[in-house]
Amino acid sequence: MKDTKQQWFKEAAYGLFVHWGLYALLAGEYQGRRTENIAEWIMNDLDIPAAEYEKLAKEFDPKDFDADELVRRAKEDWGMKYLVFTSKHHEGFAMYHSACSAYNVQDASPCGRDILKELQLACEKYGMKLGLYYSQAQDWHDPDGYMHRKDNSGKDYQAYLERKCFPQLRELLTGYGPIALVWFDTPMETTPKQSEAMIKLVKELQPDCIVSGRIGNNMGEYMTTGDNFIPRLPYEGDWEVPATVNDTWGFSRFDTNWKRPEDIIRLLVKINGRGGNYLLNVGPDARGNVPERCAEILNEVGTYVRANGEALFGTKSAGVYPYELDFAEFTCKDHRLFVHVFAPVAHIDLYKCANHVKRVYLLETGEDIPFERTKSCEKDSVTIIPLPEHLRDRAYYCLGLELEERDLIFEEFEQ
Ligand code: JFZ
Repeated sequence: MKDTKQQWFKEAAYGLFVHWGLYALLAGEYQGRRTENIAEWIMNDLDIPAAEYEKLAKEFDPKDFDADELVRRAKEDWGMKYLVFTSKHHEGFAMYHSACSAYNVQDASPCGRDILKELQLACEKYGMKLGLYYSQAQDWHDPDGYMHRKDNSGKDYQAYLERKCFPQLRELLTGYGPIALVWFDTPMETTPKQSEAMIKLVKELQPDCIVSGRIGNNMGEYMTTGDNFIPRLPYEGDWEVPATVNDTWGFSRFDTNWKRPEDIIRLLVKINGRGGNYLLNVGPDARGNVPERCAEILNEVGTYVRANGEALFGTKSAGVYPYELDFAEFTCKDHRLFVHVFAPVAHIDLYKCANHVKRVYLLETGEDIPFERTKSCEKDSVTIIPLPEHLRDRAYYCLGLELEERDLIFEEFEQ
């Protein structure tokens, strides 16, 4: 079972992933050709030679990027507790001032700023945990870094690790304050020994820094699922779902397949209700702006998160409720069960919950809601909550149930 031993991670529930690099300039299209895959993969997928791709650096000048404003929104408007930034993605371009590779945002582009430093300062100001995405194995710029579905034979991966990966990790973990986690990714042919060396380096420099699931060789400190994949049963260890609001991580001007705010809220609750964290992505454009629709969606989700944080942060899995309810998800905390409702309904009937309910209330206002505890014809316990008129056509809201008992008690099925 995976255990980060970091309380902040166990309670974080919701974080912001930021995918940003030179791919934002292409926005899904190169020389009239569109990529069908996620936008940050365009160099690999459209076979853009490194010597061509690296010219993009000379165009990177994100005049609108405001680290302070991004972190403020993430913290105050969107209700997130940690931020993970792509310090170097597969393209190989460092989004910070790297001394061991000139291919970085401060030295190679007119931008001339250390983007990571700006984010670090903003995170410190707003009390936001800062994590770093670092593509350890794929590096499409270094001749010895791995590519995907390309010929990697003849590459000296170990030489690349020593020349670029290890020195950059050292820079990142010594120059930017406390780093909450390193989000390694796509280990490919990394050997257990090599993964171990990376972990050792991280822990030597920052013992409390967590290593993500994708370090490879099953050596991560928490489980990282695939994009939007949610374990069906409560998974006891620490885990995280990285996810997109549309269908790409890096900015694409063609992808407008935005999820609805209520879908995101439901995913968040589902993940939290099973004990995981939701790491939700934004891909700023080349000027440094978060796409407008994406920000609106996060604002709406944030309104729910801020009003119902008690039912999200630091909650426990409610276990498996005996009946699947199409319209609700559950979270719980000592002596309280939270019912997150996602459809207009007239009443909620909770069967097989044997707890003694003391009070039912609307979480966002504290308003008491009358209820009745009784037995069904089958002798199941049932708590019936007729909903007040003003809730009946609401798309989503959260109810709190105060329980006599500390934990949930469900009745078994019997004949
Ligand atoms: C990886 C990256 O290749 C991608 O560009 C992005 O950074 C994403 C967060 O991570 O993509 C993956 C890697 C693994 C899975 C899914 C997407 N997976 O295991 O399902």
